[in-house]
Amino acid sequence: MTARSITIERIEEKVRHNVRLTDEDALYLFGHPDLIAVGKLAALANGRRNGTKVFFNVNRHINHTNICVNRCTFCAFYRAADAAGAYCLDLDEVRVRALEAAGQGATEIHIVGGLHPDLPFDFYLEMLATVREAAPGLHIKAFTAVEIEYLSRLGGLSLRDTLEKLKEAGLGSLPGGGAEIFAPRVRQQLCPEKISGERWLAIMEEVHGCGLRSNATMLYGHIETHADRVDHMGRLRELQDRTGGFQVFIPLAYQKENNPLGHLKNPLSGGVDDLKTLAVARLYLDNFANIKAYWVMLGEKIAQTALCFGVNDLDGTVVEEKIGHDAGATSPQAMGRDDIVTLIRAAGRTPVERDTLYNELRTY
Ligand code: V47
Repeated sequence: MTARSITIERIEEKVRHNVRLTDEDALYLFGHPDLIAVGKLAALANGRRNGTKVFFNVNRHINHTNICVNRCTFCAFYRAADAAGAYCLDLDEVRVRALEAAGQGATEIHIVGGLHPDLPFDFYLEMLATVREAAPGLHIKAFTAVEIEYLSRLGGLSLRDTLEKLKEAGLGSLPGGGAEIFAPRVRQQLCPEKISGERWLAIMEEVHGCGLRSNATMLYGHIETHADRVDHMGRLRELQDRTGGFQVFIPLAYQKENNPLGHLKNPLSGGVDDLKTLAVARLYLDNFANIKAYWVMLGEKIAQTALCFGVNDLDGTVVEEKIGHDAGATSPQAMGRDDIVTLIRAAGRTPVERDTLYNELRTY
């Protein structure tokens, strides 16, 4: 089918018959002026897979350090070691947060941080062990693929051995950060010092190969084009076909305060683009069970509205978030379990508390 002959009706036929959408179909949907028409198809695809269920979890983020050797142009979180506001939590501070989380009924600790120039490899093993000891029941989802590469160099170990050691110390799964946009032209401007898109994918393949699940993200709404987004999702879809190890896709809406990229005016960004991006992800990523609206970056209102646009996951209670808020996110720091349940119910959906691996814990 040529790009010219694509219509929303033909795409609807494909969705109804479970025919995989092409890259051209996805591009067409991104360019389609009728958000509601695209959203309706995404809601159809989601409803068929997930019914009215919407997942959330009770979790707590720990960003152990903002000191980072990389200088990503979209990031407002990182600091040089000697800069004002630079911090690095010690293990006691990590322990306190893990204990608090357990006390609040959390099932997950989410740990990511900067690429610290001086911490030894053993610090990361000790941090995992500290959380495991303080809160044995909590699942530890930690370290982006970018951190994993850094740790393997730090420890002088192969990727596989690095992952095995982290697993032994308590690592349960990996978050999806660091993916940004895979296309080299964009990546060069966003994060020239970061591992390439190809390397991010190769690390995730290794992660899945050693029995760990992971998430996948896409940072959008800055200098990328629709074609870059489709290319990004296409590479994820291809890897997912081979490993099945991704649990969820999370588009991250770019926040523009306090970072060098923020002066650019992106004509794509806004609520319509947020909803369209989530809807296209649902339709194009037919091998991803879950599409997450991360309320921290989207705000609660767009995140809730996204539940009518193909989304079936809202992330969790979070409690202490720095990466988005340093960059100007106006959402609250935390949401209570009751707030999330109310938000999901008000959208006419069924709230389901899940664990990190998407086992259902409780339906509300
Ligand atoms: O990799 C950094 C992004 C990511 C900005 O896997 C920004 O469940 C928007 O990956 N505007 C880290 N985004 C966060 C992340 C994440 C969050 C929640 C859940 C999960 C999960 C993963 O945040 C970074 C980067 O892509 N980021 N700066 C910014 N200015």
